[in-house]
Amino acid sequence: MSDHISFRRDGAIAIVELNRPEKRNALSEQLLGELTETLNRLDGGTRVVVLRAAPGSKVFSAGHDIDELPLDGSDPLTDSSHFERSLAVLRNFPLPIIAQVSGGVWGGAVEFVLSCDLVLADPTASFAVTPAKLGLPYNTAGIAFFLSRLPAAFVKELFLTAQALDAETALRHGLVSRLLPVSELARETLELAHWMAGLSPRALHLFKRQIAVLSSGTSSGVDPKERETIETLRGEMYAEGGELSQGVAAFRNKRSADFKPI
Ligand code: KGA
Repeated sequence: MSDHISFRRDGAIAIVELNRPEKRNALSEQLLGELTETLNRLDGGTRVVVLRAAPGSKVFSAGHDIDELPLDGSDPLTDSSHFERSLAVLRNFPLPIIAQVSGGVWGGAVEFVLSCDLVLADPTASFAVTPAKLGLPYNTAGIAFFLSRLPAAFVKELFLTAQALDAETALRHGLVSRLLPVSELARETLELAHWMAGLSPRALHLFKRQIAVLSSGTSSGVDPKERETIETLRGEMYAEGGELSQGVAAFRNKRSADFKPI
């Protein structure tokens, strides 16, 4: 049984819902574990997955569970972290995943949504990439993934302003595939999912793999010296008592962090 994920079927469509409203659907290890388990349990009759927040959620997801960010000097976003592994599950999932987005999408939840295949949203959706508010050194592979999906100028806007950008802006830059009225989002998402369920599952699986490999934003081409410098800078931020600790403390005290100049 899942505490933070709800699941139901509509014919060949699996509707999977983030359901942790008391923590604004923050992507905890437990929630992500339940999500992976739910996806892995889908039977052969499922053709398309719709991933959304449970009805009534004001926030799609508040992002990485801040209470689970390590403050002991270890890297918060390693490839083997629960968070990164869950993103990989979405990206490599053999069936198409449509994210149906209403409300705020925060921090790592933006990468989570981008890891789905299509993003359908309504005008209440907004997207804020906030690691600069938290003093959190985002991982280079994560930034490479953003750059593989979105124009660099928009990625800079997201990361360097940490402001919430509206659904219209997200549509213009390709983060959102379709922007629909609030009253029609759920129905149209389901209608699209049913349409896609009638297409060749083999073709969709193949295209998903081809698009992933051809647009793969990997950081493997980065000059080794530059990579080392980046990792040193990241390490300084997540070191005990560093920017990350300050950012998390500020979040807990419901205030802005007072980061020092470089
Ligand atoms: N992790 C853990 N708990 C969270 C959380 C998060 N990301 N976001 C919210 N909560 C908790 C919050 O502490 C509070 O708990 C409850 O959810 C309701 O939040 O009731 P408690 O025990 O005090 P709140 O703030 O009262 O709700 P709200 O007024 O409706 O505001 C919702 C938002 C989403 C605007 C607000 O909670 C918020 O700003 N959350 C943080 C958003 C964020 O910056 N996320 C980024 C996390 O980092 C991340 O994903 C990465 C990897 N990154 O940025 O690089």
